[in-house]
Amino acid sequence: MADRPQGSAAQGDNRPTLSLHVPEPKFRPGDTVDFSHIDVPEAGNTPRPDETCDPATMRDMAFGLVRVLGDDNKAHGPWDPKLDPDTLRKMLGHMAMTRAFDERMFRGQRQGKTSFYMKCTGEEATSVSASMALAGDDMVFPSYRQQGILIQRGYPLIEMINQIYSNKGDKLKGRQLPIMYSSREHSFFTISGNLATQTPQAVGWAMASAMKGDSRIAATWVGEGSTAEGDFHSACTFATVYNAPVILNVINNQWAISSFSGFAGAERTTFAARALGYGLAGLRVDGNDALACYAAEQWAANRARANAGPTLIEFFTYRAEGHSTSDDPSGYRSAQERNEWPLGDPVTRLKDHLIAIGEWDEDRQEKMDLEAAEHVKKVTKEAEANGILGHGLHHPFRTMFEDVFEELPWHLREQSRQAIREREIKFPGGLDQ
Ligand SMILES: Cc1ncc(C[n+]2csc(CCOP(=O)(O)OP(=O)(O)O)c2C)c(N)n1
Ligand SMILES: [Mg+2]
Repeated sequence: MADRPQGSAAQGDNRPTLSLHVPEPKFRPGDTVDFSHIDVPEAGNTPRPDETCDPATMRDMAFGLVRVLGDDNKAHGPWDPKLDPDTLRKMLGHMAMTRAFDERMFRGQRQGKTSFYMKCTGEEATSVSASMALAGDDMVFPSYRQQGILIQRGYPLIEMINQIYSNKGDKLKGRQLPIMYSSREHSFFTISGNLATQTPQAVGWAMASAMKGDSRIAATWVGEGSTAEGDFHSACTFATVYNAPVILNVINNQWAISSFSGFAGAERTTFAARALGYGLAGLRVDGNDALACYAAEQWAANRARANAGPTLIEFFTYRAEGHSTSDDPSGYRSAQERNEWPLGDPVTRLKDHLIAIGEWDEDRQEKMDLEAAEHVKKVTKEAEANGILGHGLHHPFRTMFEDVFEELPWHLREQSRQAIREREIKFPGGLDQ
């Protein structure tokens, strides 16, 4: 090797040549999928440690899988949150609404009404159920796939659609990529496209809450691929050092666009096991089991509220659809994966549970799905009156220079004048300036 120090060749002659391991997903397009290597423990078999316990005593939790809903569709074991049927129906309703919303917005993108959308199909429980286990004023720092939180918190759908269409009703004035919402009133931190930045922010917010003597905790959601970012590890360090009242939710949906979870370390250990190196409490949870998701988030919230420390939760799930409307997963993964996924579908499993306990039926489900679809359709029409992509009904062009600096610096004032002049020449007396 050219960069080898002189004189070292003789010494190294008998040593074996080194090589690297480059991860490769098990299945590619056209392959027959067999997920039998995934260990799925029986529901109800995992113990529920005390919420204030020493993380060292719950090491095994990072390698197991908390599951409540069994093959018989009944709830089992110590993690059963024992929610009443009304609450379960509400949970199902939020998940059904999230799915209906995703369907409509995906179609809207295909119809050219927006430039971009991201579905969370198959992952609804990880946001809806987890969010239900928090208080409405706990601060959440989500990634771009937790629209279920806003729906659960009652954020108006029209505000979401206005943002997706970047129209004149968009409270963020078209300054964010579609789906990167923000709502102070709903304690929902502005979504950032820069992966994992929300994790140290959540920890910092939680530390500030404790420093101020407040009682609100913080929770963040981050994709498994994004845990490879340095920010995530800084977040874990600060969280453990200062015992911050925070929950770090890692959504392991197996894929990071076209990179499989192996590139973030999944071949070596679990994502929940990241907790161990930091001395954090770590839980690994069936992310398609809405009751397990609720129970785990509630456990971590109680722990944080009791000042007993932060928790890292891995939600083991599957991204059933493409990464975004800009993605075509048929180019890199087997189409069979979705149907072969051993943990099923979260909406179907919760529905089947409600039916199994005599609190629901297929007709009511059909009605719920239909009503959700109709409601989203109606609100979409209302939002469309505020404008869609390319119809010019966006915030005035000149406003893009506003709101960043209290007083616009001279160079931006100059740029703004020039840009507005160019626009007047291009569209004389035309588009809103
Ligand atoms: C710092 C940074 N690096 C790369 C990207 C490009 N990017 C956007 S989404 C994504 C995949 C993230 O995957 P994961 O964290 O698993 O979340 P998921 O999309 O599966 O929910 C990548 C690489 C980015 N937005 N920011
Ligand atoms: Mg992912």
